Amino acid sequence: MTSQPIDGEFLDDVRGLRDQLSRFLAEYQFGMREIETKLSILRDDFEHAHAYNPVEHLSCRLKTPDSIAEKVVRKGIEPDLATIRREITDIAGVRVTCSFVRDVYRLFDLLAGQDDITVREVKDYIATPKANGYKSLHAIVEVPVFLAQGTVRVPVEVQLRTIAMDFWASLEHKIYYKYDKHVPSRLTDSLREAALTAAELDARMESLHREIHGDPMLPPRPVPPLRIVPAGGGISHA
Ligand code: 0O2
Repeated sequence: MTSQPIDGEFLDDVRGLRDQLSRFLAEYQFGMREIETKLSILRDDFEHAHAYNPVEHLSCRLKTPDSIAEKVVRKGIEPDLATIRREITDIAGVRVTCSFVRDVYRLFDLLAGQDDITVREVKDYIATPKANGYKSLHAIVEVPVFLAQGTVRVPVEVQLRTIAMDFWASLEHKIYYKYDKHVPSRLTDSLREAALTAAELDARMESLHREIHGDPMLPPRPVPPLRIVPAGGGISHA
């Protein structure tokens, strides 16, 4: 069989599409980095101010083109970038694992309260867990990204949860896919029970922690008054 030479115009079209997609995904990547930086700064600031780190783990993921395509089909939306931009808000995702439930809400409030952040949607699966036992605080936040050609506002899905919730969710996720989404009822029952045990552990650990350390994040450690030193010496604490 002889292969046909590839048409130059067709190749240009394919390259054009590839470039468009990679520019499209880059914006989400930048937005994700902005949110990751904001959360890392909050974590480091807490560490300095309270000698306490409320964040156990911070991770980011960008949806793959395949996963975006799968969601386009599942949602039955038009497969063009403008529609995807409007309808799919979890292309960029940041997951924060906190030590305690209280930290989840405090961290989220601190992020949501920042001047350049707009909260588009909040799903509180901690206050109202899913029927299978899943718990997490989900939010779609919009952050500005300053590009050479102008500013774009990028939606990022932030998922905040405790270590116990994260442990549960990652096991449930594995089971869900192992059984190709048809998990036997003895396992779903067992998972629901495990979710209750995880919640109990969260409450117990938080109460123990408070008993030993008090409330580590409130009130803040007093900051010594600033002393301005002569030019060249910068600012120092008295
Ligand atoms: P990935 O790879 O983690 O991103 P939609 O966003 O339209 O798909 P929904 O249900 O409105 O659907 O979104 P929701 O409730 O905000 O949940 C989206 C994400 O939360 C999922 O992303 C999971 O990461 C997580 N999640 C939600 N429910 C469960 C659950 O029951 N078990 C586990 N382990 N995780 C859950 P994706 O897109 O599924 O995958």
